[in-house]
Amino acid sequence: MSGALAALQSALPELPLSTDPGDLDHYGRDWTRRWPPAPLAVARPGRIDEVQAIVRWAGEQAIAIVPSGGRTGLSGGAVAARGELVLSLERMNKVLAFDAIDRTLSVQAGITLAAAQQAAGAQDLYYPVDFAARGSCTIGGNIATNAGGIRVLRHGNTREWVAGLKAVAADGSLLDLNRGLVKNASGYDLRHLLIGSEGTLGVIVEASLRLTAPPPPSQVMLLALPELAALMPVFKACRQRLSLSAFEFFTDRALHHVLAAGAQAPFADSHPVHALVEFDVDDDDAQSDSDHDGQARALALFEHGLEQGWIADGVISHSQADAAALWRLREGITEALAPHRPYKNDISMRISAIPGFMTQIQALFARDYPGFDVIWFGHIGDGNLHINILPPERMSGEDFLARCEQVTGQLSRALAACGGSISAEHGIGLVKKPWLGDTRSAAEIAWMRAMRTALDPAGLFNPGKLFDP
Ligand code: 2HG
Ligand code: ZN
Repeated sequence: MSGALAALQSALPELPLSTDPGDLDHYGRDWTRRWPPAPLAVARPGRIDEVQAIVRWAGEQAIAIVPSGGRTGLSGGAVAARGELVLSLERMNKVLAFDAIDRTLSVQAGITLAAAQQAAGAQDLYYPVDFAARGSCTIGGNIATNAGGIRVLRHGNTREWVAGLKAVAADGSLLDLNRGLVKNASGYDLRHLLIGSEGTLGVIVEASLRLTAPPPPSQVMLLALPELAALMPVFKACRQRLSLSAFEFFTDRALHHVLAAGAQAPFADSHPVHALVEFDVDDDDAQSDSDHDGQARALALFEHGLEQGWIADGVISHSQADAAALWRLREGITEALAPHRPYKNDISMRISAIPGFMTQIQALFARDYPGFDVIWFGHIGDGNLHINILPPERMSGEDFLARCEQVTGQLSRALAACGGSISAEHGIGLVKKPWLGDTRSAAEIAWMRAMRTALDPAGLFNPGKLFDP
């Protein structure tokens, strides 16, 4: 162990501090698998005062810190490839308090999303942020990327659910931001500055999460559509006629990979596009009694879609097991694709811009990248498309990456033209850094840079991520 690490260990004798090659490999990477992990060491503090001591030590030693949650990220935000200290919050994973009047749950940052959801459920309440990585991603990581997921359509992003947070600043001081207040008109809301900051401004150590009433019973309908262009009319009809809690889509190529990974085929025939629609069974806001029956309205919508030619086939869940099997077709995509080492795009635009954008980009792929397996899926109701690209056979990894980055440049310019964003919910990290300037103006980037320099003058926190100094 180097002198610097030995000094840290003797200042904090109880701190698990590892330079074991297996640990460096495990804690130095996220789901991007692109940068070979090369951290200096991995520290796994158990208390806030230990985090503060580590940050002060890092400042004295000029050693960079990569704050680390569940490392399920897809943009390289938690990669440690340049001799940084990985500061893993995984041992700080407890529920600290619940307040029934405030309806808040205080948790340590290293708790998994699933454990926070369960703790909310144990109080007959609900934490609505949700997505497939729930079992391993952590609340701290969710906050650092302002995670979205499958219920944004109804409940918004993580940002809406953070009532307060504690973070360790670059000088080792502890910030206690917003303290669970609903109203707080006392200047800049620094809580929101930290949400989505990708570990560049401070180490998030605790959060107070807002909870809500559990959702009403729901049903899931999977619709097979004849073409991508049918998505918008189907979405519009679903939003008009149903009380939606999710509206997701995926193409036949996505389904192909999920089925190859062991899922059950939903239809006898193959269809180009699928929409997964989750809606309330009883709608309390309905105008008349007959309108209360969500299933009846879903079936009427289905008939209407068939007549219009927007819908080719459909299945509806009759039990929780049915619903889970349908969700698996959508939620299993990332894991099913992972062995093929996809290149990922996670883009955002106004929902109304989607049809034109899709037509333009589909034509681009057909014309310039004919051998690519392009897999479209995502959260249509949020204007968020995940475009995964799999390498054609016999193309080298380097060539593939260069071609995909060329695509990203084209996507990024098309997004700039329609006011979209190069990252909807995965973050910029290392992966999308070269294109930040298409999504944010020079003036915005100058503000971000000035804030980062003011708050972390020595560049301790996650250097090289998001943008360079
Ligand atoms: C999802 O919506 C996740 O399933 C992952 O955001 C998307 O793998 C992806 O590109
Ligand atoms: Zn997503």
